[in-house]
Amino acid sequence: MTPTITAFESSPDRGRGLARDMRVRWALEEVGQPYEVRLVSFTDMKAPAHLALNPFGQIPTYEEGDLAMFESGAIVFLVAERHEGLLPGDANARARAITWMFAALSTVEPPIVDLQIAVLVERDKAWCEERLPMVRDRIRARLCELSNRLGDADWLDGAFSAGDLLMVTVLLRLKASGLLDEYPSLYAYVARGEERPAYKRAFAAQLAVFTGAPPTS
Ligand code: GTB
Repeated sequence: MTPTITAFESSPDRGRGLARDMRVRWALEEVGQPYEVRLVSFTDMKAPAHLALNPFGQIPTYEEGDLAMFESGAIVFLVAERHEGLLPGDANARARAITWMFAALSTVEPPIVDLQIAVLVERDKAWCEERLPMVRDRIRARLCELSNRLGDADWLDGAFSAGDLLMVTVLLRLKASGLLDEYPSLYAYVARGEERPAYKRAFAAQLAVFTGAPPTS
């Protein structure tokens, strides 16, 4: 059965890969699972039909037969569990890849979201300028630790996994801030993710919503 995901009808980044449906699209592309997309407006997201799928009124959601889910990380995990290619077969390696999925979402992403809130929402507050350097330094601390662990490896733990997929999408949110440029190995890591054919197909499909260009797959 072909799953259906939801995505922004109108995204602030005009479909340039930052909204969280990108992770789900990328995972589905990596495993070769076709999918459909239902575009939702900001009004749709807060209406009862969408709230039944996601109580927080957000995208992405995932529907497949009787199953309805939300949370991009949980959806990527489901895709990775059901298909070959995103989680290793060896039990310990699989557990480590899942650890990286959680690390991306619960250790690395929060300070990055904090910066985006500071820049986009808190800009006009008197205390914002004073707070921003601390927010940036908290991100630097995480990037330094992550960069130390990655070393000169291509991926976080052996072959590319759902852990890398989520980590790359999280780090991509930093591109505009310039912070990623301070960590060349992480910059190259993100670029490796962006070079994957599945990433490119997912990116093109998200962008096509806004440009009207036909998707490449
Ligand atoms: N934890 C949830 C998950 O991972 O699925 C978070 C989902 C979430 O934050 N969804 C956002 C949303 O629906 C879209 S991705 N927001 C509407 C609302 O809360 O009312 C966040 C996002 C949106 C747009 C950009 N952008 O354009 O740059 C980047 C990130």
